[in-house]
Amino acid sequence: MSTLEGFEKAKMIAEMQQLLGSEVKDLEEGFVHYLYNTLGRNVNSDAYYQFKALSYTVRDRLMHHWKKTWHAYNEGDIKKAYYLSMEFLIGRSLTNNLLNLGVETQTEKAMYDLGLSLEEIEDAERDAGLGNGGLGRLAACFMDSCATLQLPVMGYGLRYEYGMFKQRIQEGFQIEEPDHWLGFGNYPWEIQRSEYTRVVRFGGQTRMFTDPHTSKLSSLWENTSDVIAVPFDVPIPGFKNETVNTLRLWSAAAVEDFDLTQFNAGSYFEAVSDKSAAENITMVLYPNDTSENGKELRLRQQYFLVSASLQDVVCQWHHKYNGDFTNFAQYNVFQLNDTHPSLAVAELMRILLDDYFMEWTKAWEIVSSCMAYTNHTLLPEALERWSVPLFEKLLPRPLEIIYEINHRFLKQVAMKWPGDQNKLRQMSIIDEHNHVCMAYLAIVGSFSVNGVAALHSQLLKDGLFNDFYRLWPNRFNNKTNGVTQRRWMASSNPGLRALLKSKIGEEWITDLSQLSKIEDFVHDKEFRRSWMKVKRENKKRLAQLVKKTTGVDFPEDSLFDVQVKRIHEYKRQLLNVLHVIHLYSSIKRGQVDNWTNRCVIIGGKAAPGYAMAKNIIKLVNNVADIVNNDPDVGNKLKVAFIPNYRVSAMEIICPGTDVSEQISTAGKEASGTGNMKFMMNGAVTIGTLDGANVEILEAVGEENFFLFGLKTPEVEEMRHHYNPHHFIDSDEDLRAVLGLLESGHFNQFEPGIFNDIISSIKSSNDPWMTLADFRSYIDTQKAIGLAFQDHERWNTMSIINSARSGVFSTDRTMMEYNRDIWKLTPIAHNAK
Ligand code: 26V
Repeated sequence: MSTLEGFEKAKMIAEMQQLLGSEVKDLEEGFVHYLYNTLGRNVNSDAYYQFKALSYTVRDRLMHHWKKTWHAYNEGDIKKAYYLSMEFLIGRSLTNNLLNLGVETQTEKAMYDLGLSLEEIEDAERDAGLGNGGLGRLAACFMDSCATLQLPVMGYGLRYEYGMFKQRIQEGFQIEEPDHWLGFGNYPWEIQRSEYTRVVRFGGQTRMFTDPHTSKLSSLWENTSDVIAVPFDVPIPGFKNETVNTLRLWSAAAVEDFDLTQFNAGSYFEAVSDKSAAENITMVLYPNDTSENGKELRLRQQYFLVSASLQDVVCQWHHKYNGDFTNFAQYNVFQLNDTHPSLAVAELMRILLDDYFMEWTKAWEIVSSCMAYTNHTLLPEALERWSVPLFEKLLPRPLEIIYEINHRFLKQVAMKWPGDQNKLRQMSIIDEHNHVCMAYLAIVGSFSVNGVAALHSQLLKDGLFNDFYRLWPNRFNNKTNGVTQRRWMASSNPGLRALLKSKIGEEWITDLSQLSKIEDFVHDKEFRRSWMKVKRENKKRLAQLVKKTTGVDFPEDSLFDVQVKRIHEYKRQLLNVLHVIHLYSSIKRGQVDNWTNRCVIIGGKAAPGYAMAKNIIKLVNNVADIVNNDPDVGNKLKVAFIPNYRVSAMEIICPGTDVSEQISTAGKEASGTGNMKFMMNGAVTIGTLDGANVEILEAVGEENFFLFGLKTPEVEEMRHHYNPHHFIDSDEDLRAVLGLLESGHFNQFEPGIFNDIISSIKSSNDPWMTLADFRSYIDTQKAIGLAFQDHERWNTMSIINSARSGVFSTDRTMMEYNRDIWKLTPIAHNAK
């Protein structure tokens, strides 16, 4: 380096330090300012107020860019996409926003200078638990990727007062407690925009009348009970790119605080209860992610979301283009996150027909070319159907429109399959039990229908939606899910981030395919050692979480075997428990040759009304209790049920995991996304050929994946003659496991409590066919144990899993949605 170059470099570093220094000072000042002046607290106040003050300080750095982004999207003719979702499982925001703003180091320093720990402050933030699981978290990852890709996408959702319930474990049972997360306010991560308030109508009747403008017969929806929708905007910053997108969450309020006529007439109670009926709409997230359809309040929630959001978009359009809707579909696209917002099809028709007096065919042309539907499940019990009488009572006008959509659609069916009455019956949006089938409404009204992993999309075409596929083959496509590496690697795994930085730089943060470069170091001794060390540190962190939440000690050199997800029979936590019991019984019988010490974590919430799932939690806890307290077992096996599994827990769990359990019955898990988080962080998967596991296996190769179990066609074939006793009779280990379970060994003072579980897996009607996969699962787990003993081999598998996870970034997923469905132009605005 020449003297001049050296001088230039030194100058640059000095300038940089100064810049950093001034940012540190600004952050400190901002923090102290908000703490004193806005929150009225001292620097030494509770970490919660420190978190609020720091968040205000951070938000200041977003506001200007947020405004600029908003204007860039609304000036000129720019196509926009709207992601309509009943769930956005955001988790915490502070850490993420610091990362995307690129000020983590400065903030850490600023807090350090004030004698505070950034980590403790970050830990004081409550999760925004506005979702159940996969579908809700996916929406949040999508928002992050769209902002990073500078795509003009806006999220629309509901601002639930109570998020996903908190799970406590008492004597092994799940206890649900309300999560009143808004009790402390979501400021400063939301801004109320009362100026964009909308009115949503419910109930009443429709009446035919002759429209004086057009002399045509039209329908009037009258005597409705109205509810106000108040929007709260949440900033979604892209990664270091000055884009800040918007997530708009609606909150329900009464039209007037009291109905004064009722109040004056002395009906105080009725007046106030009307108000609370209105506000009830956004009071609580429905916590069951598969069943319990048909609840009136849920239908109200769905219509409330859809109507407020569509009015929002259409009113802005109307205003900007003086009521000319010619190009509406060219500039607006709505992505429906499952069928939950599929009323959008009927509601956009209603707005165009009734509010803007458009002709049916013209309106239908617009609607059916700007709606796109994503399916997230094949389970029949999760497919939404609403009873017509309920629909009629709550939404008489949208129902009329659905009848007309169906009438015209069935004419098309009759043209395609002349004289085929069965087809008409099978495909009708109104089914034979007088229910509105929301999936069919969504398909009929959309130009795109996609599944969320290759296998899942194929199964939709072959099975569930086969008739529709034959009618409109071009509508169907696949968009394999992903996760955002910014939250799930860069911010939750700082050790890994530092190691990657030293080897391949930081481009992977916005281009995950770059991760493949670490394969160049797979034989590099020093790199391999560092990789192991990072995993070891992360396991330490996870062991601390386990200790803190369950009291169980996890030795860090054991194999950390993890299954965290919603508790559901199809996900087969039971198969995992059977394996644990098998290990325990092997230890008790002294069969411990070549033993690998193992720590098993299971975590997840059961829907409050799902008795079997709750019982599975109880079983895990009882087994854990026996295993952990048996002196014969010692460190050979530890079992912990992590309570209250949520986004912020997963941020600690996935970096510390060795084995990722993805063991659903083949053909049942649409995609899975936890599988991707684990893989990125260097865990090895034990999995069935289901959902996105198929693509994970394809990426890493069979030598880096532990595949087991029946394939989808084998499951379907065996279903006809499934006989669990055949497996029990021919498998000594299985008999030992069931023998222990049936003997009451795990429920000595609670007789009979696991009878339902036992009879379900022994039934020839077990839809999940758990016992059919027992042998294959046990053998594969054995192979895992042996592989783990070979530290070098395991390390290689770990590195390769992470190196080949590039395709599972939601950046890739969003690029595909954009390329095939949305066709938006990225907008890089000049924030100056
Ligand atoms: C259904 C219902 C029905 C009744 C009330 C509340 C409620 C809430 C959610 C749902 C649908 C759940 C579907 C779902 O979460 N699917 C998951 O989607 C993930 C993202 O695509 C995917 O990775 C998982 O495999 C899939 O199970």
